[in-house]
Amino acid sequence: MTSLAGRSFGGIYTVLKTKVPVTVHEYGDRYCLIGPLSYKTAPMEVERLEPPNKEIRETLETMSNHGVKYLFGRWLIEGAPYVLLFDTGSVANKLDEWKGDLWNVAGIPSPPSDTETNEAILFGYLVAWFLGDIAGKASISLTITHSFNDPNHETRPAIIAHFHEWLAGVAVPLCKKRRIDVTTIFTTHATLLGRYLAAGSVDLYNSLRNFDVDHEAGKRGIYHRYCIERAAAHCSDVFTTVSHITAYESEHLLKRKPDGVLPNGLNVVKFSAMHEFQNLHAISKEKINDFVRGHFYGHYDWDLEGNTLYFFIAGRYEFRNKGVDMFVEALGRLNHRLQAAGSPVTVVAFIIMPANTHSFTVEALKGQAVTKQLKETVSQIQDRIGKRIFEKALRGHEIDVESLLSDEDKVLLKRRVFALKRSSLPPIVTHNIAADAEDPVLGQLRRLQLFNNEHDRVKVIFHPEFLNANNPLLSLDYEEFVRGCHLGVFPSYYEPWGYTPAECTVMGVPSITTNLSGFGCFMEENIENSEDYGIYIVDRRMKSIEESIQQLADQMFRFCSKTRRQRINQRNRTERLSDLLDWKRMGLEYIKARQLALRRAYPDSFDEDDEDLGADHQHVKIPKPLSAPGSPRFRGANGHEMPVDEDDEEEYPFPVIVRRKNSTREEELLQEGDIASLNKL
Ligand code: G6P
Ligand code: 1S3
Repeated sequence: MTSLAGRSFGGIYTVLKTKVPVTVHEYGDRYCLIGPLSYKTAPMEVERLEPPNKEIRETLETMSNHGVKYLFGRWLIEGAPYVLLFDTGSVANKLDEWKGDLWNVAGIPSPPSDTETNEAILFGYLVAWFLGDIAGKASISLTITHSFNDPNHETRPAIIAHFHEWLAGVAVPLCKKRRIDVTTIFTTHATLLGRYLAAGSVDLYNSLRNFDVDHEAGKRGIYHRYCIERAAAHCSDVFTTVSHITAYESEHLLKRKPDGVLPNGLNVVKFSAMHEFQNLHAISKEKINDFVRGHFYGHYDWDLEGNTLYFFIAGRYEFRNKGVDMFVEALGRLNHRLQAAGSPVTVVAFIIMPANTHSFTVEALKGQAVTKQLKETVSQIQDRIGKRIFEKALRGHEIDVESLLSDEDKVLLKRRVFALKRSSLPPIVTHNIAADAEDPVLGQLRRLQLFNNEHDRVKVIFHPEFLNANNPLLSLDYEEFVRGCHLGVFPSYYEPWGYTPAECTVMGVPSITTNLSGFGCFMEENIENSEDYGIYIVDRRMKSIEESIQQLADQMFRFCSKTRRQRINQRNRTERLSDLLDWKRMGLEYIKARQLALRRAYPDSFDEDDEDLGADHQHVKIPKPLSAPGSPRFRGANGHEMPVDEDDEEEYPFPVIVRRKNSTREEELLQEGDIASLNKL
C-alpha cells in the first residue's frame, strides 16, 4: 500500500504517477494508493467504485459512521490502480484531540497556524486509523502476499505501507506506537532542513556534519515539520531516499542513515523507428522558430535554420537551488566567447519558471501579431501571384516577373514591413512581473546586460509561467517544447533527484546537470564519459563557484561548436540511455526495499539474515562510445578555430568491450550497453 501526499509537490507527483504501471504489474488489485481528497480535481481523475474487498468496505463503513468522508475508486491513469482519498476536512473537529495525542505519544509539537501541518496531522491519523482497523481484521484478504524463500513455507499475508515525504509521514510513528501489524517504508524526496539551508548562503555539503539541527529548524520556524519528518525516518522499518547525495544529507540532518536509495524512473515510451524522435525534434523546433521570429521582429537578422540553438532551464522558481543564478552568469560568458570567436551560432536561452505576473507584455503580444499579419499577407499575395501566372501561362503569354506583384500588393507589403520596425530591443521577459525591480532573474540579466542587442550571440527570453499549448505566445506543451530544444541546462545546487534532465534524456535531448543532483550522480556512476552521451555534469562539489560557472560556460561553448550532424548523433546516443531510467529497471530498487521491510517485520519467515539493500556487487559503467574519426575543424568568421568533438559517426549498437572473467550476465549486458535485455533479466 502506498501513501502519497496527493498534491503535486515538484517531481513527487511524477514519481508516484509514473511508477503505477510497474507496481500494478507486480501486485495487480492488491495495490492501493492513499491520499488526501481534493474535491476540485478528484472527480476528473477518479472513477468512484465500491471497494471490492469486504474488509476494506467494513473498515470504511465504520470510519464513515464516525463522519469520515472518502472517495474510493480507480485512478484514471495508465495502470488504473485503486485509490483511497480521505477528506481531511470531514474530521477537522478532531484536530485538537489528535494534535494533543501526537504530542503525548511522539513528542511532536504543532503550532495552531500552520495549515499544511494541520492537514498532515489529520491525514496521518486517518491513515493510521484505516491501517489499524484493516490489519486487525483476522481474515483480511486485501493483502500483499509475499512468497517467502522457502517454497514449503506457508505464505502469510502482509501489508506493506510505503509513505512518501513528511506530509504523509505522521502515520509512521503512529503505526509503530500502536504496534499496527504492517511493515512500513518511508521515502524522503528531500529533507526540509536541507532545502532551507541550501537556499541560504551556507556551504551545505561541506557543513552537513556540523549543524545543530534542532536549532537550525527552530530558527526557520519549521521545527514541528522537521519533527514529523525525523519521526517518520526513525520509526519506519525501512528508511530510503532518492539518491546517494540525499542519503548523505539525511544521515546528518535526520540522524538516520537510509537503508537504501530508490532512484526515480520514468515510463519510457519507445518509438518503433529510431528516427521518429528526431523528426519530432524538427517539428517542435519549427514551432519554437515561429515564436522566435515573432519575438525578435525587427531584429531578426540571424540564421534561424542552421545556426540557432535553443537552450532552456525550467522548473519551480528557486533561484539558487535550481541553479538559475549559475545559468544566467554562464550565459553572459558564453555570449562573450561566441562573439570573440566570431561564431555564426546564435543561442536563444529560455528561462521557464513561474513568478507572480500581471499577464503578458503588450510588446511580446505585438511581436506575434505583426508577424502573423505579415505571414497572412504574404500567403494572400502568393495566391494572387499564382493565379496571375496560371492565367498568363494558360493563354500562352510570356510571364513578365515585374508585373506579377500588383501596386496594391506592393503597398500592402510596405505597410506590413513598416509595422515590423521597432525602436526598442526585443524584450527579455514575456510577462509583466509583479515585483519587477526585485526579481532575481531580471536583476541578473540587467547586471550582465543581456538585453537582446543585435550584437549579442546569446539572446534571452524569461517566460515566467509554465508552458501550455493554449498559450497565445509560446503555444506548446512542455514536452513539445523540450523536444524542439537543443540543450536543457539544470545547474542545480539542491536537487535530490532532478526530473528535468531525466525527461530530456528519454526524449533524446542532451542536458547539463551537476554532481550535486541525484540524477547527475546516478549518470556519473553508470556511464563512462557521460558527455559523449549528451549528459554534461558540472562539478559543484569540489570546485569553487567561479570554477563551476567557467566549466558550465565551457560545456555550453563546446556544445555550440558541434555541427548539425554531431548534434543528431549525440541526440541518438542520449536517447539510447532512456532504458537506464525506465521504471522497469528502477522499480527493482523498490522491490528490494519491500523485501527488506518484510524481512525486518517478519524475520522468522525468512531463512537468511541478509539485511542489505545496497548492492555491493562490482559496479560496471556503460562504456565510452567508439571513438570516431575527427571531423574537419571549422573556423569562425574571424578565423578562430572552434573546437569540434570527434563524434560525427553513428555507431550502433554500442561497442562490445572485452568481457571480464567471472562477470555476471548483468555485467556483460551492461558492458554491451544492452539495457533492454538487462531489463528483461
Ligand atoms: C532531426 C531531423 C533532421 C534535422 C535535424 C536538425 O534530426 O530529423 O531532419 O535536420 O533534426 O537538427 P538541429 O540540431 O540542427 O536542430
Ligand atoms: C523533490 O521535488 P523538488 O523539485 O522539490 O522530489 C523530486 C522527486 O523525487 C526530485 O526529483 C527533486 O529533486 C526534489 O526536489
